[in-house]
Formats: sequence, C-alpha cells, structure tokens
Amino acid sequence: MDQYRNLCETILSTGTTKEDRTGTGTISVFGYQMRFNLSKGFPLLTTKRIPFRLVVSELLWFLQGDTNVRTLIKQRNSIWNEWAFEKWVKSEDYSGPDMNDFGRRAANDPEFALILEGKMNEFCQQIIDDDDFAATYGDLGPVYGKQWRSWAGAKGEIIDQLQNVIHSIKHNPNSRRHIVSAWNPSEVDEMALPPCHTMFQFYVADGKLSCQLYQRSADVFLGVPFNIASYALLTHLIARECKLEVGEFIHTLGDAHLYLNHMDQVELQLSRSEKTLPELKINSTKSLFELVTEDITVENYDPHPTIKAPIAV
Ligand code: UFP
Repeated sequence: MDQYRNLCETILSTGTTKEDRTGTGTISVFGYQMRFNLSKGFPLLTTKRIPFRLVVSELLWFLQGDTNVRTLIKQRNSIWNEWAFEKWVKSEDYSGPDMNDFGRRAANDPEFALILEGKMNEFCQQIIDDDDFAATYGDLGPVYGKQWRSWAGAKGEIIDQLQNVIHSIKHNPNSRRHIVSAWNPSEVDEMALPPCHTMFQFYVADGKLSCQLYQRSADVFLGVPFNIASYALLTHLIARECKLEVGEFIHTLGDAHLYLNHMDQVELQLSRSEKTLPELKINSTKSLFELVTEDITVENYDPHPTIKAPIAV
C-alpha cells in the first residue's frame, strides 16, 4: 500500500494549511489519484488495523438500499449512530440532559462524554426494542442506500441505479455510462452529511471489472482507509455478480486532507513498515443481495495495531 503512504507524504510535503467546517484545521491538496490492482491482494491497510467487519456490514447495508441504523446496530456497527441520535435529541420526544453540539463537547469534556455514552446506549437499545421508535428515529433519510437503490426521479419514478448498472455491465460491457451517483442536488439539503463518496463508474476490459470512485472530501487518516476497503469490496462483489475478474480500483480524491490533530498518529503510522496484503474470501454462493456480513472475510490479515484519533464532527 505504497499508494496510501505516498498520499500522506504528498499532503505533508506539498499541502496547504487551511480552516475547515469543523474548526479543527487541515493540511490539504486538491485532486489526487491512487490505483489499486485488486488481483495483487485486498487493499486493507496493514500499517494499522482496519475493522473490516464494519466495512462489510456498512456496504451490504448500502447495497440492500437500507437507510435505517437499526440493521447496523443489530450487527454491532455504530458508525452511523451519531446521525440518528442527533435527530432524536433535537426532537420533541427527547427529554434529558442538553445534547446540543454533543460530538464536540464530548471530545473536550470527559464527564459529558460519559453522560453521552449512557444516552447513546439507551437510544440504541430503544432502536432495537421499539419498532415505531426505530421507524421514526433510526431512519437517516436520503443517504447512500436510498440514492443507490431508489433515487426519486423528477416524474415520480423510482430509479434503481445499482440494478441498472449491473444490467448494463452484463449486457453492454463496453458502455461508458456505468455510473452510480449518490450526489442528488435536490436532496443534499436534507442530509446530515452530504455524500463524501459522490459517484462511481465501472469499466470492463479483458474480462476484468474496474471501478473508479470520485470522493469529494477525504479525511485521509480516518476515512480513506475505510473508503478504499469499502470500494475494493464493492468492485469484487459486482465483478462476482457479473461473472468477471477484478481489475483495478481507482480512487480519485477532491479535497484530500489531514486534520491537524491527527499529525502524531500519521507520523506513527508512517514509521511502520508495510506487511503482506490479506486475501478476500466470499464463503458463499448466494447472490449479491442475499449475502450477509458473516459470508465475507479477509484471510491472512496481520496488521500493526489500531491507532486511535479524534473524529472531526
Ligand atoms: N469523510 C471521509 N470519508 C467518508 C465520510 C466522511 O473521509 O466516507 F463519510 C470525512 C471527510 C471530511 C468529513 O473530513 O468527513 C466530511 O466533512 P465535509 O462534509 O465538510 O467535507
């Protein structure tokens, strides 16, 4: 994974320091591309541990068109919890300690972080136990699953971009229109976080499927390793569905940034040596939409330990 190391080094040596929405400050470059040959191992970082199980459960959740955190919470995947929690604590149904700006406050106030943890656990339990509560507060609105599988067209029609792209890869592989877009300008205002992975395109040549992602905004320390793994897995899953081999995953970044409070972690990570990439195993003959998290694993993954870092909210 020299590609990832080169990205970090390029930002550190040529990037511009600037302010950002979160108030943390970043060093960034604009426009950067990495290429991963998927036949040479699965691109899961080895210089720190990446929780692959979370990558799998989130991707299957997108692929199934699901936008409710209940499915993820049941699988002990908490990566989308804050967005649903925010909707609840801002609603009239919530009574309890003031949760205004909870992410930033928890980062600076350990006492508040404990109160937040208690409320978050309560929230997750109620999402699991209470169908009505889950329907109201678990649903994240028009996020990836909705745009990929049921984009609302201007004439009231529902567009399944993913099925359409699978159909076009199978029946018209040379097409230059194998595109799925998550960026829906008419719904961006309703989203807590406008899509970071904005659109992707497939390409078929020599019996191999390649995928290119355009990511508008990239937290290179925390987000990007996860995003690489997710889209590499997507490429494998779509190739399997279309009976093709895997080609390359091409990751194109818009604003590629390192947060200023991640510098020590980046330095530690860059001091570590790369290890052999793991292999992806799909232990099932099920079709794409029937796969469950346990069907997909990586073998021979022996990374350096996790490196914790604060997330900018
Ligand atoms: N971010 C990623 N990858 C993701 C994701 C978020 O890097 O998959 F969901 C980061 C990028 C940025 C922040 O640091 O989250 C989003 O902020 P903004 O909307 O201001 O770009």
